[in-house]
Amino acid sequence: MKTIIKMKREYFLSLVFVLTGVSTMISCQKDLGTIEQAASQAIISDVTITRYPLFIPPTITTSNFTLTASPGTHDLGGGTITNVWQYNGSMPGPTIVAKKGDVISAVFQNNLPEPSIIHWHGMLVSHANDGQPSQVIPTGATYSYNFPIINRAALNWYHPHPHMMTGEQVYDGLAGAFIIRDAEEAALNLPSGKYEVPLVIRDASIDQNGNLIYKPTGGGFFGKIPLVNGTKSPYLKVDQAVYRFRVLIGATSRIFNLALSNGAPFILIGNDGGLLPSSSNQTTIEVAPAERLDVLIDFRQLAGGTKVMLKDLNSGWDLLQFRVSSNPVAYNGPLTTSSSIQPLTNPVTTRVFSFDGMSKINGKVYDVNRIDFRVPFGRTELWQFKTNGNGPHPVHVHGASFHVVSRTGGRGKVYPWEAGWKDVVMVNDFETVSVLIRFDSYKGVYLLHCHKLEHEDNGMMANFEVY
Ligand SMILES: [Cu+2]
Repeated sequence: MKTIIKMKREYFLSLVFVLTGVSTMISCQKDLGTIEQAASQAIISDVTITRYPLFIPPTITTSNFTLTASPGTHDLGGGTITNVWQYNGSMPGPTIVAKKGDVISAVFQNNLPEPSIIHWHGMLVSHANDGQPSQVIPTGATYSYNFPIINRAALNWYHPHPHMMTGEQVYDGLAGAFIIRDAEEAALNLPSGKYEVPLVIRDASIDQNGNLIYKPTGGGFFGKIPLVNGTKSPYLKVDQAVYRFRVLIGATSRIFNLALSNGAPFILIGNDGGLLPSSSNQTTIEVAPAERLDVLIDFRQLAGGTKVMLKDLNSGWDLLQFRVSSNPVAYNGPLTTSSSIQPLTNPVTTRVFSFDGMSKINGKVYDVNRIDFRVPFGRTELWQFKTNGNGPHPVHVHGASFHVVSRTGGRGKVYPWEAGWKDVVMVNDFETVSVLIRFDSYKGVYLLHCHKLEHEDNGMMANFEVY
């Protein structure tokens, strides 16, 4: 322990000197002592922190399945048992893996003490299969879904959507990944099997008994610790190989700015709607609740024993530690990808949606029985999302994916991870984000809402009808 502290201390000192410059070195001597002491303490706690193996949820690979939501217990790591709500006894829920063209026949069994319904986030399905607040079922009831998979390959997900209860149900553990495969993706020969890992990243607060605490304010909920796949302080043993991580931000409110501790880039190949037009290397990626990322990380050049941390730069949290083992694995797949995506053009209508305060869209609180606007089937429209405050609002649309064409005000740009097809886009204060959208899958009633789940539960949601 002592040796480690000394080594780290020297490294820390050299870092401080580099940062502060030699001219300030002498005048800083006293402060430096204090900083150094604090740093040593931080290092001790870093060294002594116990990490637990990352939980990998079970997979469902059949197209006929039942998802039962019920209260249960979950091991956050190292035997810390917490009371949660789960799908099929798992938190996160099982990862569903299906192919484009499959017909899904699923039953939702609600064994929760309150109403619920499953929404298939990102999936293009009919109104009857969309799992909207109007379709909630009571305790003990079942709801049957039947839909073909018409989406391209992507990481989608499923979660409850009962009005005013979505935040708490998702927070309590009800969410799972839904991976779609197709021929375009299969031809790429991307990392698969144990080299393809879903990562559901979220925050939580835990009480003295190890149970989850959910005390949101209107502005949102911000937990005190991160969980990845429901594991506290997780680690993942990795080979000297290329890995594919399917990242879902499963938090109710928190924005994550992802980075690797060694400064290595993520090879960003996809997002909400599947493969991007072109891949790129990104050292930081900022993502909001419900956004997804498809990234490759190349561990082949790292020495056995190397530890690399997946970090959130916004909170300073360590999310997931990768422990590289001395096991080189050849990789024949690509390190860059591209996909031809037909752009949407010539919008026939422009609609402006103002995300007002923490509970309204265009001045209105959600009413399950009110249709706020009607959209013609098969016509491209330009939708503009704006807000004057209380952001970020991760805006989500059911029933179609969209292309982000511009962001004015605020951050003033569209990020590489916002290219291609999206179904959630982050709108920060004083930004206007314009998207092109076309509903060409189904007619019927769909939803536009903020995916900060506390805002959604407050009523920042609108019904619209595709006709
Ligand atoms: Cu919002």
